[in-house]
Amino acid sequence: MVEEDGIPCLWMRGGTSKGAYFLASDLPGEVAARDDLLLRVMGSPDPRQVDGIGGGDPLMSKVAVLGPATRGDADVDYLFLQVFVEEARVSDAQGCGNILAAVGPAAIERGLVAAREGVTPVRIHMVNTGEVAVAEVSTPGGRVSYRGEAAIDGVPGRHAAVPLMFAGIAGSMCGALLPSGSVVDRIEGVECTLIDNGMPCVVMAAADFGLRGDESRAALEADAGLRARVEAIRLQAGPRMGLGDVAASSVPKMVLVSAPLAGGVVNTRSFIPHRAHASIGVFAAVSVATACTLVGSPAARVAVLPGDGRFVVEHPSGAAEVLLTFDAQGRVVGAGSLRTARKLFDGRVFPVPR
Ligand code: NQM
Repeated sequence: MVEEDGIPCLWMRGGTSKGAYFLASDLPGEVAARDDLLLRVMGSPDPRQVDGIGGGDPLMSKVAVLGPATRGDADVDYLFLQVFVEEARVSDAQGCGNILAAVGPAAIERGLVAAREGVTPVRIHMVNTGEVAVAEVSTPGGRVSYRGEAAIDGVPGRHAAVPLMFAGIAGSMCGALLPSGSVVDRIEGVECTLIDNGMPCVVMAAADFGLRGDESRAALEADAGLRARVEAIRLQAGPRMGLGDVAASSVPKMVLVSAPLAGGVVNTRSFIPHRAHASIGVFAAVSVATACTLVGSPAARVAVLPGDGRFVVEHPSGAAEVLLTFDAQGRVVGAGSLRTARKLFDGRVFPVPR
């Protein structure tokens, strides 16, 4: 690979995030060299990422690395990498359900998966956490189509639906749904649910921070006292969740919950973990929805539970619907989410020269 010739790259919107999708075979195999390259692709570290293709926001500084499946029950391998915006750091310590939404289309576009007529199910091995997700990609005439009638809050317009289905995601990074063994832990005087149903999250009542829960992303980010309190809790939650020292990690995510404002199940504001999310992550929404079902948790106290398993999780730009399925004991065993995705650009990316 000669960097000066550019590196084949698909720039895609997945759900409410944007990222660069690469074939593993187009990137250096060695992790340090790969990460160094990705920082220069995105233009990090720089708050505006002005010399790279990153969007100056963690939600637009994401990478998917795709390759042939390394397990028999999957069609494609997907490694998610978060490229930090303001630090020279790349992390594989979390997955990403929004970027996941464009993995099926990208895998077909790049010839890793053969399209069927109509709809193509793509079984995606999520390398970060080890589970397999199934995405359904619209493929009329055996080609990926991004046209459709599905709308998701946080994205203008209507696009082809990409239903995502997950099973066995409890304890994806922490080893257990409730890694501390409790529904409620008290940290810095705040009741927290430490939970991992696809994404390690700390779920707390917005009211315990003196918030209504409907504050804007900008207002939350401008509140230095709030951010410091949330970070102090996060640093203590990390070891309790089996994640070790999380000072330099993008997990756990910190989610403030309040009563629903628009007919949903729960209202949320998330820190991912330092910037406030413009909406909510897919797996974070699954984890929060699951927390709502745990009697005695801060989320359960404010939640209005649905009768049909459709958990509408409200967030700063609307709501995300998560479908949960339960076993006979009432434990969550499966989850689903409907996303959309779009190919924005297919070409070669030119990293900042070393
Ligand atoms: O939780 C942002 C996003 C995400 C993660 C983040 C996500 C998920 O919205 O599955 O999608 O939490 O860093 O892209």
